[in-house]
Amino acid sequence: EIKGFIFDLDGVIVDTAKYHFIAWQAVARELGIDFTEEDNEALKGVSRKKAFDLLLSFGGLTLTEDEKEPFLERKNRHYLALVDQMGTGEILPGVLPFLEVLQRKNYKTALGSASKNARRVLDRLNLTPFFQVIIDGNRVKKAKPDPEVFLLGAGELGLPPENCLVFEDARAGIAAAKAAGMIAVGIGKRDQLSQADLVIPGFYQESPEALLQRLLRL
Ligand code: G16
Ligand code: MG
Repeated sequence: EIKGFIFDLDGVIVDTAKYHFIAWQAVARELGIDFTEEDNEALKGVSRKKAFDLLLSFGGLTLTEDEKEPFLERKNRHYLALVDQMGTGEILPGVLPFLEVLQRKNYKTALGSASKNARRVLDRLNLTPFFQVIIDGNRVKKAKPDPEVFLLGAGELGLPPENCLVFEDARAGIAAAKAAGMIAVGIGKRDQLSQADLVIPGFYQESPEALLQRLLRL
């Protein structure tokens, strides 16, 4: 029986991936690395440090930890400047009505994100009050596909994993949810998220009540 819903942030609630991409592209340009939107797929859902290591590997470059630091800092400053321009209009279609239904029906909700800026983004979108528990990149030691982020979320909701359903757009996130023993719903395309129990293109396809009923049958 599903009693709690755990949401990934980027790609599920809001498309911040495009801002991460713009900020990483600026870093890539500084370093003379050719970095396309397709390369960016690999950076989704992984931590800032790990994403930078991937970017460096695309350019065949190696830097010491000390040398990486200023780039990571600049990337984050650039990303935050973009995020701080964001409005509630950037919440992905159907997400707000679905959160409202969950709240009205007293379901438990948590955020499970790799981002250290998750709270800032939620605040910016006025969505913080919809989550009882927020697990972000400051709290987890092991990145997705490790289940830590979702297990922490379930624990703080006071629910066993089998009573939780996770929404994820990244393959590593679906893997993390399954490793946690939870129901995993992919947001996006089926071929990318084959490990998921169900894949939906987004929250906008049906009424929030109909979607909830469909999920409760999983
Ligand atoms: C998000 C993004 C990743 C990003 C990571 C860390 O994770 O998908 O691309 O690298 O957060 O973000 P930050 O630099 O803000 O700490 P999620 O789990 O919300 O999809
Ligand atoms: Mg994501």
